[in-house]
Amino acid sequence: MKLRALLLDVDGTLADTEEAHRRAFNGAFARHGYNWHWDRDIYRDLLRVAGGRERMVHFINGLGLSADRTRECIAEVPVIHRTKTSLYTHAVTAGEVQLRPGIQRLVDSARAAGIRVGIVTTTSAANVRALMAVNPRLSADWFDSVVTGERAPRKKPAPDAYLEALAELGIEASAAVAIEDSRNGLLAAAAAGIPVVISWCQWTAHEDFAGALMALPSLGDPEAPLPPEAGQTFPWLELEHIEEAMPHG
Ligand code: XBP
Ligand code: MG
Repeated sequence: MKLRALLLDVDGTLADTEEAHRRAFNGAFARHGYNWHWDRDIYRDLLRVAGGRERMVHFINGLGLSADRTRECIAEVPVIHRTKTSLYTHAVTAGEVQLRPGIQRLVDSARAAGIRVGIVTTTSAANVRALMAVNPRLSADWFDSVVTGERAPRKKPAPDAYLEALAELGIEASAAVAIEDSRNGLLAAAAAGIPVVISWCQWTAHEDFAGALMALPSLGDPEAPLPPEAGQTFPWLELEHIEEAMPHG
């Protein structure tokens, strides 16, 4: 099948962002007077819930607070999340988040080959804007579609964000490939009928990627080739490898 669109996840795929998100959550909790602290183990578990606000609500519901106190805390989630987003975007703007290997190279190759490129993410639009602002060759006009958490209220693993991107691009699911880092992302794209390449990150390496076209430790680059244990015949992923792996329908 001819590849007509590449749909890129953001957090964990475009860039390894979740440590910066985790720190921003903890900073927001402190600023709002909560003694909550999400260490790496807690956060890895909470990442099963996509969406920062949804993640906080899930955490609060698990605290065993009274019904009234639970309601009070949940009522404050939007304000806490606004503070978190501000702290996170400042961290991105300060250069704390780098693009992962292969992203810029694959986006450039896709553009040169006339393949549409979209962003499909659960994260907030402000976070994507901040990441694009510090990576000029990834600015919004490099993408034919940018679907963020605000445009798909039902977060991954629901397919909504991917269905929104396909509709905006006017592309059938079988002619697109999603690049994701997590099982939530794999399930979301698969539910939309889109084949998936997994580029797992430090937070998702343990997850089950059954059903993906392939699962890699990264997309690789000439400066950062894939390790032999990745078990691939290529040192870094190219568009031709994606097309070769797509179902031939
Ligand atoms: C990852 C997420 C997001 C981020 C936090 O999104 O689930 O919720 O963890 O960002 P994706 P927000 O992998 O789909 O890019 O706090 O803005 O939700
Ligand atoms: Mg992700």
